[in-house]
Amino acid sequence: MRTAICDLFGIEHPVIQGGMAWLGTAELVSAVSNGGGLGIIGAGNAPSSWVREQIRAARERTDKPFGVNIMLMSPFVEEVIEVILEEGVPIVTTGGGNPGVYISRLKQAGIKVIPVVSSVALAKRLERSGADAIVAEGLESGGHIGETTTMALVPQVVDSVAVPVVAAGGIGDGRGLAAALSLGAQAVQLGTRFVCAEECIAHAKFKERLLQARDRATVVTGYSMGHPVRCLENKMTRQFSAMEKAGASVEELERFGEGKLQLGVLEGDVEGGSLMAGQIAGLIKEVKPAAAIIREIVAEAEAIIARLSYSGVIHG
Ligand code: TUI
Repeated sequence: MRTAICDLFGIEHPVIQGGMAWLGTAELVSAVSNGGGLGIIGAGNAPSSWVREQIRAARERTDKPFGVNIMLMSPFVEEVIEVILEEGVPIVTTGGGNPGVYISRLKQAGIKVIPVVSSVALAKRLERSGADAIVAEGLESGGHIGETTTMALVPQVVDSVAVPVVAAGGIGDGRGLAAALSLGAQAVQLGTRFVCAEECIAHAKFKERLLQARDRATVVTGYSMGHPVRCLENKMTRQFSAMEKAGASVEELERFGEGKLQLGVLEGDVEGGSLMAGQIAGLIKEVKPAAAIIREIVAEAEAIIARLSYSGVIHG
């Protein structure tokens, strides 16, 4: 399946892998890009040396394009940008903040910049700053989230900017891709679905939790600190919520949260760690190769679109 955004990125299918901290590694990124999608290295809070290693390892595994996600709350943003420039990465996505001040430097180097946003206001501002496309991410997503659902946000962003829009949040199969295209998006970004890719280095116990998850498996913590984060509910989220209810300070909550993501998703402490995941977790029933995930999503979306067209639902 091709849309105009495929030419912008140099990819075959309009499927982008979300830039997940710790999990967007060379293994997953190269598997997604080799499968015709766009793999994204998740810089997260990692130092630039780690990002450079992942870029070089991904290059050894694929000659297809891939990108890097810059997490704007990271203390290493400046040095990660230097590495991206030095290594000649062609595509950058950003998350967790406003990338406005960095866009011109990246664009001058010929890099395509695609901010992830959760509001129309920021989408418009970043288009004016030179963004090449916008990822509109709804509150169904895992990790750091905004306040609007994908269903409501995507068409409003589509109507507010001229650049291509990518839909993210709550998308896990071909039905989600077909729906996103109906809302005016040109591609989808998936995080949670790709955690259950064979090539994702997430701990087997985290993948198992995702396979067992049901529709209400996730909760949002961090509202009290103005930093809402969606995770699978477990002992960690219950403790975090209890601390918030008891009036813990932002500093106390930050200290409690430190290192918890790595503990959960890499080390497999599925009760004590943070298992960031989106509401689509309940839809995932199988671990399979990233290329198969992409192939199935695209085939399913194509079949849906053909069926709707044929039955006259769309064309009346
Ligand atoms: O960024 C995400 N999702 C994330 S970031 C993240 S970070 C992390 N946390 C703990 C440990 C390790 C890593 C986890 N999940 N999604 C993209 C996204 N960005 N959604 C919403 C935003 C956003 C939020 C505020 C974009 C801009 C923004 O700007 C505020 C402003 O300054 O206007």
